[in-house]
Amino acid sequence: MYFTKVPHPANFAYPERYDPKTGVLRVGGRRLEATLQAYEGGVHRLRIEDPELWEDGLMLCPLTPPPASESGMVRVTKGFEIEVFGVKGEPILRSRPGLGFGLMGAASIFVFARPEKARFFGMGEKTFGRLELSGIRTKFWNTDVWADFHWMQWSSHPSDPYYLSVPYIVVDCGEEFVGLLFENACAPFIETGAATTIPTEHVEPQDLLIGAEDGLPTLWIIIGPTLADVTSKLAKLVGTTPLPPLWALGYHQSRWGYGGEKDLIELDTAFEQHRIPCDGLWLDIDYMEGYRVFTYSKKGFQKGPEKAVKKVSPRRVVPILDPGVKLEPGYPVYDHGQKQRIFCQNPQGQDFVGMVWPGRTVFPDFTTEKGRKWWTGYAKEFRAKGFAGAWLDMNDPATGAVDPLAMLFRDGRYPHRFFHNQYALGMQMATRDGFLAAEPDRRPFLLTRSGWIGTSRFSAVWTGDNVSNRFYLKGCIPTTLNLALSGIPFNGPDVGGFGDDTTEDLMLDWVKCCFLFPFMRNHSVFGSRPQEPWRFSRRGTKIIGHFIRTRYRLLPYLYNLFIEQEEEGHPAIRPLLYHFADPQAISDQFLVGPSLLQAPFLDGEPSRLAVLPGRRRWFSFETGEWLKPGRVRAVADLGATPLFVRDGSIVPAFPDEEERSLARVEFHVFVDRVDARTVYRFDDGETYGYRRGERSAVEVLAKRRKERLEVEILSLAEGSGPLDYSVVIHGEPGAVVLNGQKVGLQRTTVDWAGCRVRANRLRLSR
Ligand code: NBV
Repeated sequence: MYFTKVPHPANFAYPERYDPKTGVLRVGGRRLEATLQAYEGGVHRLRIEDPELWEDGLMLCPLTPPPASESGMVRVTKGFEIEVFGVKGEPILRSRPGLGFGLMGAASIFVFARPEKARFFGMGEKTFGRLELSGIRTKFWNTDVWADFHWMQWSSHPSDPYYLSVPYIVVDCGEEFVGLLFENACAPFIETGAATTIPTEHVEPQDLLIGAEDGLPTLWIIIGPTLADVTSKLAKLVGTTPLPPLWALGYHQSRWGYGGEKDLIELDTAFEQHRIPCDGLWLDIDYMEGYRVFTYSKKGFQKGPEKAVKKVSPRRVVPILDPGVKLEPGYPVYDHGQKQRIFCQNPQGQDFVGMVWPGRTVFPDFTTEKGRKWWTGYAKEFRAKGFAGAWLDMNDPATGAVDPLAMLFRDGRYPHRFFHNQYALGMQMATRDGFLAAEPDRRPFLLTRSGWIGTSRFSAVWTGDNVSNRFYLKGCIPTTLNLALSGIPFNGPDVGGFGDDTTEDLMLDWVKCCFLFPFMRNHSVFGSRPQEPWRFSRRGTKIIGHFIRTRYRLLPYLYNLFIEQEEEGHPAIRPLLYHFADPQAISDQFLVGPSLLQAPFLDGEPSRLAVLPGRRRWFSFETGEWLKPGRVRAVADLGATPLFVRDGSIVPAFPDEEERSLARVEFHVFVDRVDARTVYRFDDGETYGYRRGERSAVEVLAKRRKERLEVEILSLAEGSGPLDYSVVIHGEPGAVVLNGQKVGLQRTTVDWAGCRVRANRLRLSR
């Protein structure tokens, strides 16, 4: 498998004849059938079939398109050229003439002429260090990065391919956006006008190439007027992320080395002592007995894990699960799997053997119903021990130094390439089923390293093994943003860096950058400098604690963003481009929902420019002032970070970081010149009650009327009981009227970004 080379379009045969009425397409002497199906909202599916060449139905997790409709937005010409039209009816993307679809053996390719001034985003999990992805040639092949590349490579350069694959690209065509999702798991590739690696005089056309080595070519084309529109349609197509339990949005502490009850209790005590909230304590491979999956170390858990889990409650314990099963007759999990023929085969018809932590290892075949059910049974038992979540590692699948291509699927009938990228997805499906079987009314929480289209339905994602350095810190913003644009909204990096020793400066910058990321976990490799929040100077610990506490204060806001994500597919973390014109495609700033904007310091620089986009003013949480849109210079301050709130925002927050009931919030009102409206929703944060109507909703309006601010709060639904609220007004409000009554103000201060800013709390009589 070559990671960096993709087929050249010149090696493919192209359409000789096409009959649009019957869909019959002749390419390279073969008779293929093309179907173009339109769905509501500008979603289309173009599929090229040839039952002798490609089998249908090999996707583990089917997509969910909207209802079918008539649409003229995608057309295929007589010469089989694909033409994509924008919502205003103008052509925005089209095939390179004559090269609409190419065939080379079982490999397929679509060649699009690159629209002038086009910009590209998405591509799943990439580490190129920038948001905009022109000039990239990339494969989609889940990779165990540290095993497959050299340290010299991954320590401080982009490695590609990475752990998780989503062959999706969104093209910004100027006024319109087109999302292209290639639903094909056989080592797909995308090229966005990349240069040749060898200098030649010959200049290749800067085309957009999308193809795969094998497998049914299915191309989804999503058209919309904005990035937000296309992203939401993509998310609904691949599956939005089910609302996580509230605790999963908290802070998580992990380290390779935590392995038993003693570690859990020490962590619990230290978080308590330092008054730093932390909801998840993570157990890495040492909690197992000799790295045998679904066992636990007798030494580490002398009274069993159930007891240990109870001792640290209400914190949750999340153990790691590796898919590999130690090849060891007598080990019940192995014996059981072997007897039931659960493991992937090699070409000799034996169980395929890899070399991972336990030594010789065999791999459950998650691509079969039977294999998944088998794993589900164990996951169910595991959940019943009290573990609230599971951390799914090594599911790329990692086979150590053993070439995984000899790992076949479905009783050896399918070559590795058909399911390689879907292996982790199968593991996620099976684990989630196990958790639900044990606790049907608790929302499961899984975290995975690898994944594929559809992973969003089952698991959160962390971006694998990074390194404690500035390269990875800077890169984590575009990686997370492009994942979010590719339908993987619940993700985040190892905060502080996994490999190598972190430093205090780096750790602080990492925490200040990621304290509002969708997923926040501090994790590090064994033997590296410990990086729990209290492992730094007193000042450093205080700063880290402050930002973790601020995350907790803002959980009601984050939670509501996740509700919106489940329903509408908008990710919590967004590039500026999501809501504003952003000609530079800024990679070192981001939005959290529509209201918050961060411009963190990433490089140890003394000052930096921050772009405040749009036309409204922004409230600075460093100075407590309203700033005009445009560029502002921010000066580095160890204890603070540039954080801005958009005029016309209402941000729900907990009154203090210990609060866990979503029924008790403060509404922070940011109204300078623009009126604001929000609907705050809450439920029990843990069960599926919200799907049975146990959810409340409150509408909050804030209007500026000359010197007066009018605030209205209306209950819309009380399925989860009434709301206990207070209101904090930022800026100078003048007189305030709440629900028609003039109310008194009480001076207060608020500190979200490391600086106290003055605000006014409404005196509410109850
Ligand atoms: O289980 C050990 C590590 C884990 O800490 C890390 O987060 C994973 O990405 N795991 C990889 C296996 C070994 C990596 C060298």
